[in-house]
Amino acid sequence: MHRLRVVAAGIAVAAVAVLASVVPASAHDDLLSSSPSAGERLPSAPDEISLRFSADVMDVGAQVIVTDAEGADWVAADPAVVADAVTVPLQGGMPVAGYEVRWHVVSSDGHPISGVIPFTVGDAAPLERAAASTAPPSDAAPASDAAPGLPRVVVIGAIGAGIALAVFAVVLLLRRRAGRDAQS
Ligand SMILES: [Cu+2]
Repeated sequence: MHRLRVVAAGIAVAAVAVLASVVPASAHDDLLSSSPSAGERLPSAPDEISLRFSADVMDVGAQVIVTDAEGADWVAADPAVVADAVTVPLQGGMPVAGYEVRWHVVSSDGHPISGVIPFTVGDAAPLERAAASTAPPSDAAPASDAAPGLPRVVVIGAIGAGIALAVFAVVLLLRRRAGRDAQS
């Protein structure tokens, strides 16, 4: 009876450890809204792109590019991160065409998150996703922004695995001791 309870407690602790290592992965910030919004058709070229997230994203590693069908980037400067908002100014003279905002920011929990927001200026066809999505936005900047998030993810996973392993070892030890006590 006692042994069973020890094993049950061990399993419970292990389950909590596993949960603790999984929960942060689903708690990263979401894009709540954007201007322009996904699929929006603007009468004229926008001056800037703004993104609003569910929490304050990190002030490092934010990347936003605005591409046309030729792959040109219309962003005029580095993105500005203020609390939960990320904005980038755009170059003037964007012609009537389909565009794509490709954003990549580091969530407040350290995880990199990204997305694509298609929009059109004037009476143009939306940008073809198939052709554009095969090429990662590597021409904008190196993927160095993934670095701040990665070690934390690894550390959190390692801690979870470590706790689970320690609990397993303790349970094994207790079971072996209980077995020895029963024999003597
Ligand atoms: Cu996350």
